[in-house]
Formats: sequence, structure tokens, C-alpha cells
Amino acid sequence: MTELTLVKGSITEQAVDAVVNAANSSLLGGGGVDGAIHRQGGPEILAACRDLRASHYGKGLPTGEAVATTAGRLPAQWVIHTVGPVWSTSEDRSDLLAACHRNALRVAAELGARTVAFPAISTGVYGWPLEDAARIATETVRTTPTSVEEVRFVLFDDRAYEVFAARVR
Ligand code: AR6
Repeated sequence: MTELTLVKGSITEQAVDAVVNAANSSLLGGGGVDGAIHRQGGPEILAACRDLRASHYGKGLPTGEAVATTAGRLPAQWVIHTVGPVWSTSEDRSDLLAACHRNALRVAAELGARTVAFPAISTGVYGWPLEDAARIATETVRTTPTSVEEVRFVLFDDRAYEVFAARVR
């Protein structure tokens, strides 16, 4: 059984095997979690992302997929970059948000990671309502068979923490 845990704080401070990045398909950085990871992790992460673009993702990493790089100077071994869907009121993109979590767990297991920290993917710049994102994230992790032992949701503020706490306890 995978244990779900919650922490209020920054994903960049988590001493886990892998941290998940809420990236964009360019893999070249951005704001929010992505900006914090590149800032704290240093240029090694961006260099690895550029290599991945050149070798595999010339057109960008598709929404819902996940890929790993070094974590540079972060207190983790790997960053698993995934691209969340932008919230839409005209289209149900829940499957893509679930796919981010499933694919990040698959990549983590392939790496042998036992502890993985997730941010609240798509709930910032991409505008996904927090309650719905928390439901999809926790249900997906609970129903995905994986060798990952701990999934830690890292919430940046009180409100996000409370919304996830309602799902995890
Ligand atoms: N640690 C944990 N959570 C954080 C941190 C942090 N250091 N910083 C922000 N959050 P976002 P998205 C929370 O916007 O919605 C980027 O520019 C934040 O409060 O980082 O998937 C990418 O390059 C929110 O609840 O990711 C993409 O272009 C959650 O993390 C785009 O944003 C996610 O917010 C992706 O947008």
C-alpha cells in the first residue's frame, strides 16, 4: 500500500527520492513550482531538459506525460517533469490530470524511487479548481498500483493544505 502524506511548504525542500515538477511542454522552465525547482536546483536541471528536448521531445513533452532528470542541488535524486492540463470549462480534461499522476508514478517506479513528492499540479497558472484537482490527484494515487511507498503532497499555502487534508484524512 502506498502511504499518502501531506506537508505544507515548498517542494524544493523535500528530502525524497523524486520530486514532481508541474512543468510546461517546453521543459525550459517557467513560474510557480517550475521556477522554484529550476532556481533552487540549479542549471544542471535545465541542461538535462535541453538534452531531453533534443533527443526525444523536439515538439515538447505532451500534456499528461512524464519524464525524469537529475534534481541538481535539490535534496532529492530526481525531478520528474510532467505537464498538467490547463483548466477548461468547455472540455473535461480530468483524464489528463490523472495521467500526470499515473505517469509520474510509473517513471518514479522505473527509477526505483520509494518516496515521491507531488505539488498540486495544474492548480496555479493552469487554473484548475483546487477541490477537483485534490480529488483527482488523491484518487489516482490511491488506485494506481505502484512500488512507490510514500506519496507526499506538498501544498504551498493553508488553503491548499486544508483542501488536500480533507481528502487524505
Ligand atoms: N512548492 C510547492 N507548491 C508550490 C510552489 C512550491 N515551491 N510554488 C507554487 N506552488 P503552478 P500549474 C503551488 O503555477 O498550475 C509554470 O509556469 C501553487 O500555489 O506552479 O501546473 C509552468 O512552467 C499551485 O497550487 O503550476 C507552467 O507553464 C501549485 O503549486 C505552468 O506554470 C501549482 O501551480 C504550470 O501551471
